[in-house]
Amino acid sequence: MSPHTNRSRTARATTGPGGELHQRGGPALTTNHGVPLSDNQNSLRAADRGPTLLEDFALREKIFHFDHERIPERIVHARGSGAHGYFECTAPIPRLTTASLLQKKGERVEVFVRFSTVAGGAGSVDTPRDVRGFAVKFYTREGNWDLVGNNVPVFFIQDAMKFPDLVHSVKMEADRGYPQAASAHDTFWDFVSLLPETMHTVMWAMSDRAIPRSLRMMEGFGVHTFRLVNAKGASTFVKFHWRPVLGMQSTCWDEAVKLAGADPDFHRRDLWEAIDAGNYPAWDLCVQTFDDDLANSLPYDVLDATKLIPEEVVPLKVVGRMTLDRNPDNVFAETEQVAFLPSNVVPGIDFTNDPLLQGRLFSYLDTQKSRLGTTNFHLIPVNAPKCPFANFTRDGMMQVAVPTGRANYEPNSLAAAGEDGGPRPSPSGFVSYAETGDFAKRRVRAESFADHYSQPRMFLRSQTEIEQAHITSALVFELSKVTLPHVRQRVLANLRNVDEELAARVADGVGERLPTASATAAPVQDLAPSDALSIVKNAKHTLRGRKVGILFADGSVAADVRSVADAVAAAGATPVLIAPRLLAVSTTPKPMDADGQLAGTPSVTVDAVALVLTTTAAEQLCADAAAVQFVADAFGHLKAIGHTPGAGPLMDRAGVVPDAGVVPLGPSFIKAAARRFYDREPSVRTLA
Ligand code: HDE
Repeated sequence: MSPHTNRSRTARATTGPGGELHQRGGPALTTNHGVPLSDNQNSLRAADRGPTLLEDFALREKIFHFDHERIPERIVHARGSGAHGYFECTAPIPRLTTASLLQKKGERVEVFVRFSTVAGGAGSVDTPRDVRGFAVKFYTREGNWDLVGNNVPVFFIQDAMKFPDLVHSVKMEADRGYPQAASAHDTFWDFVSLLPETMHTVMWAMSDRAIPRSLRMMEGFGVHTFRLVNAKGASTFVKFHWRPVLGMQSTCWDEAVKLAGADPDFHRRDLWEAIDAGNYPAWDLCVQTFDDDLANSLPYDVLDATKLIPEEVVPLKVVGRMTLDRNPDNVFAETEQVAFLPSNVVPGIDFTNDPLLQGRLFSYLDTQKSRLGTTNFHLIPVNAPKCPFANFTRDGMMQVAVPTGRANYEPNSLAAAGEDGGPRPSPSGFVSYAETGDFAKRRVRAESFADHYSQPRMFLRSQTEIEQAHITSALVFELSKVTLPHVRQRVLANLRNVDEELAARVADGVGERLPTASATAAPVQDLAPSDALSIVKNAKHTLRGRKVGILFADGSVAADVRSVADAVAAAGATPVLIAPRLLAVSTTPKPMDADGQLAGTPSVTVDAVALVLTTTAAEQLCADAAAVQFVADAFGHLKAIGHTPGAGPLMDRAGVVPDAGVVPLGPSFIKAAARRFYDREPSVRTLA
């Protein structure tokens, strides 16, 4: 039973000041020490209008606890959204690993997931251009496995030594305290321009991967190369990937910017509502497995976290599916207090010598002590294993376990005297992979980590033309916010090594002169492009899990509104009824209510729009900026627009030019709504 809900105490009705607010039927309100309180409205005073008394333990305890409600936010990934769910093994790999969760088809383990942005504080908006955290805690039968990854497969730096510098440079600048949650500022670009190893992840961060439409529609990656270890102690290298069942989808940059104002909680709300409605988001867990020979044959080092292995080189194999089916009960207790540790691995999964991963093995344990205040953070329910756990660590702040008996050391022979001797190491317990090799002590960066440009080039050249234009425009946007000319120059000098045309277009977009290319530490290679790296090439044309905004107004035919809503729902999407007034819109023959009022529900919050309007209503809405913007943005953000013939005046006013995505309502709209019309973009926006 929770210590905070004493359900055995019967509630009592009380009299006195504030008596009408007294609860009847629920549990009694008590102090933290269980004393029932009769008044939660008024503090104890010396007279009706006299001073408050120090004696008021109820007031002091309440304020004391409130004063200490906040704990330090995460230094990175402070803004996050969590969910509970389960992982089910669909294709076991017992020959590769002894990990209990991958032994049997149908084996299920509970999970807790936390998605996050990296740079912003806990209260920052959900849609900045940023890498997203994708951290999963699997509560397995043999302990917790934390796969603490991101939504891009590579990282900015190669060595843990640079992490504090990277994070300092991207967060708010030290003297002025801004910008919040944005990489578009001097210090970030200064740092990355001086460290060419950042270039690959910078390209991902400038791509549409960094502005996902939904947390449910992004991929996840373990980033590092890990090891799978089998019963014979043999190791196979592995990279972990999460593939969203709903497909990948991103917003347009202009849309992401507007969403930040329209709904700062856009991703958190989207995740919550989907789970709440029973539309459980799911991802396939895939592995790329390979051996030393394959690793040695690659033109880059698999221990270098700035590199990926294209799936055309090592294909992905699906091993299971994760489904998120329960929202947290309490954001603080679960999403805020969850402590992920890359060092949490289970028998059958092990580390490699990736120098970034090695640094993380220290950092996360260390950070939990400062965030959660105690070495006993593992006893917090969201962090505690769901399998039995026992050892001889004892005491410490906030110890809530009550170990019994005399044995608090090992070995001991208390069992011989008939006492409880406590737990013992078991032969099937975790064994570190017995790696051998050249371990002479050196403070160096391996020669094999020296090529910083071939993979950014591969990433760029794997994209469609429009995605390349988005990357170019993002670079122009970011560099335009950089005020130090020498930093802009150095970024351009580095970009020339990625791709000459890219550098020229960015320089032109900013109005900068193109500098000489910077020196490279290793020759830049033309690696084969990988189609799997493009979002557009892999787009799933589906309405499932999406939202369609249906704009109607006085005079609209209620049955028409309903029929669009029904068709949208039948396609697996959520219809959102939007009108200039929330309630009692004068539709015919009977008034209808909307889900959202027009000014507060802009089209950026939905994936496609339907305009169910009479000519008179459309003409009237031409005088309402919110309505005009609703349609103009849907068009500008490359969304499908379905419409009644009467909607014409509003579409004209909004500058809609008919194309394949502008269709009459009916089946053709449902089909069109399942995709974005990237072909439209050059006609609505000048991209760099
Ligand atoms: Fe993290 N990182 N990180 N990181 N990271 C943290 O741990 C750190 C890195 C990632 O939702 C912190 O509990 C170092 C790579 C996620 O709670 C901290 C290095 C990847 C989350 C920390 C890295 C990540 C964190 C802050 C370089 C992708 C949020 C609070 C050696 C594979 C987890 C905390 C959550 C959080 C340190 C690099 C992902 C400070 C030192 C690479 C998803 O310990």
